[in-house]
Amino acid sequence: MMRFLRLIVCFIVLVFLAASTGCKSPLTAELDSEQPSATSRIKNKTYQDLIVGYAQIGAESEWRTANTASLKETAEELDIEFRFLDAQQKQENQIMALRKFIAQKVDVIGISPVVETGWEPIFQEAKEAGIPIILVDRWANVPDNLYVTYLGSDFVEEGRNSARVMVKLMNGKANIVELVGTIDSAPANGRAKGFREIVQDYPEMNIMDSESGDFTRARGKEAMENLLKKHGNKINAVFSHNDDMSLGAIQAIEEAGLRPGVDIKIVSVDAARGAFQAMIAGKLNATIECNPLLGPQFFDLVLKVVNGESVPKWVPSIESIYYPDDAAEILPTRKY
Ligand code: GZL
Repeated sequence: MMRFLRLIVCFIVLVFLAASTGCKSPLTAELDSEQPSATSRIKNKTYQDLIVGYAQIGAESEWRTANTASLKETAEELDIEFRFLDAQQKQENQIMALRKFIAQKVDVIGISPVVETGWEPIFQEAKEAGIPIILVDRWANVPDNLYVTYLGSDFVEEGRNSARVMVKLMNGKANIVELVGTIDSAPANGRAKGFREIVQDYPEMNIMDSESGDFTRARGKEAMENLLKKHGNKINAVFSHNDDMSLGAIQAIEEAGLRPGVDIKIVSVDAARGAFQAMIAGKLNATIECNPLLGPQFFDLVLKVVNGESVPKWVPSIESIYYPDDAAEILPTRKY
């Protein structure tokens, strides 16, 4: 009898020791594999463990240059292996970049999609390879399960704010031409939509015409020249989807013998340094901020995603509106 009791006590002690020292008896190990503990889902990778691929649109504007600088500087500060590819504003180059990152088995892919459509197949390839995608700056029109989160602006609200500023500036009466960003891009679609949402309530705010300047200064100048040829002195206001195109439009307006900011009022988007300089010179009437300095937020999201932490589906940027009267005071504080 005593032997039997001793055996029972030894067995209980053994089970207790096995559980407390972490080594699993087959039973508990089996249970764990069926119900992974919370800690097994959360890895504890550090920034230095990461390999991040990034498919950037290009270098089309002051905004993009600042956006790229923010991403690269942050990666360097955090000592992250950052594989950065510039697609020269071509979707096929971004798709090739993503295929390269998938082959390299990077931990996370970041991308600023040059246009909203045409991404599902390559995003599906990344999903099947188990590589999460984070959309940065521009949104892509794909099913929610093909990207983890979108870090970027509310382009529709930027359009609404542009219109609110324009209505006030023109006292509700204007003949407007619109300089459109890259056709089918999320910022161009959103800004155009938001602007029209507000302007439609003002019958004397008339959008006469639109032309794309593809977010660049040179193409913005060409578009404005064409619009001036078509509509001449009837134009008294410009809504431009970004500051680079606005700077091109300013050149075209001056070459037509008119005063930008006076004869033709201009409301722009981005709040880049060039816009502040134009406002100080009295050639631009307002710029709606669109924050490109997304590096810190992006890599914070990358680490959370890699370590299995939950992140919101959309992380909006924080933005303001700037006017000529305090442009000189603010310009020295601007980072882009
Ligand atoms: C907006 C960004 C746009 C900027 C342009 O988030 O995608 O692209 O407004 C840039 O200046 O080219």
